[in-house]
Amino acid sequence: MRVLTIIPTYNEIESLPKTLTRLRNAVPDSDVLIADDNSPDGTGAYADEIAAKDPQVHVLHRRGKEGLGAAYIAGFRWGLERGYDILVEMDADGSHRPEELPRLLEASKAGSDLVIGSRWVPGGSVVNWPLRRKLLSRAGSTYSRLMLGISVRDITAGYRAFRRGTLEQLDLGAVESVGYGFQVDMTFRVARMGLRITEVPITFVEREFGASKMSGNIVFEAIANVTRWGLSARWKKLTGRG
Ligand SMILES: Nc1nc2c(ncn2[C@@H]2O[C@H](COP(=O)(O)OP(=O)(O)OP(=O)(O)O)[C@@H](O)[C@H]2O)c(=O)[nH]1
Ligand SMILES: [Mg+2]
Repeated sequence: MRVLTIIPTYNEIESLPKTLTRLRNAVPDSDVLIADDNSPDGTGAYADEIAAKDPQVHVLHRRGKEGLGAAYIAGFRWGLERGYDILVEMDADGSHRPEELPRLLEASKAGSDLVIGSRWVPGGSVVNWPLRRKLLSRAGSTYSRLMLGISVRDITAGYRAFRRGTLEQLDLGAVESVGYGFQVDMTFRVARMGLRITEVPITFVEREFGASKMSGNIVFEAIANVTRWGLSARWKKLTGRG
């Protein structure tokens, strides 16, 4: 099975070198696609340097900052066109430990349509997060789970492995592409199609370098979307439409 690990980047010059080295060591078989949104700090140029030396590393240069979801969707399309069987999502900032990828891939190869590296299943954890952020993440997942009626514990998680068939069945163009809304929307779509989702416990490590791109806006948008999707699904059920 051919594996492509997609790493979206925006100003990750301090983190990307380490993440890339660790990934190439931990899973030498996986090709890598760096989807860079024209980072002002030169991340894209760095990625080009590596790609020139390593035939398994590729770079997708995008015009400007359009959000992580848009970068992933472009990355999925790139990988599907080139025949990859498993497409992995991984952050550049070290939060998603490359050493844990083999466990995600195992579950994917065993037939899971979507594998989620989960912080909130037994065995999963978060290192270096203040209590406030842990509570926010758990509360967000719980609210989404109840609202959307699906059983995933870590619905906003960004460490994932999709089988190509899963992505082919999704209408990628229709996916909400901003912030956490992207991960929630992808999960909800996969669940509604009745596909198999497996959560594998991971240890999530807060970024060491660089700045977070998370904002109050992104959180608010995700909550608003979940509420809208949940209510709309209930309404359709009630009225027998859709
Ligand atoms: N291409 C692209 N990548 C992005 C964009 N926003 C974030 N990313 C990348 O997506 C990954 C996750 O973003 P983070 O800023 O770490 O978001 P987070 O994990 O919610 O926040 P912290 O880890 O707390 O900083 C990182 O590799 C970022 O560089 C974007 O607009 N475009
Ligand atoms: Mg991060």
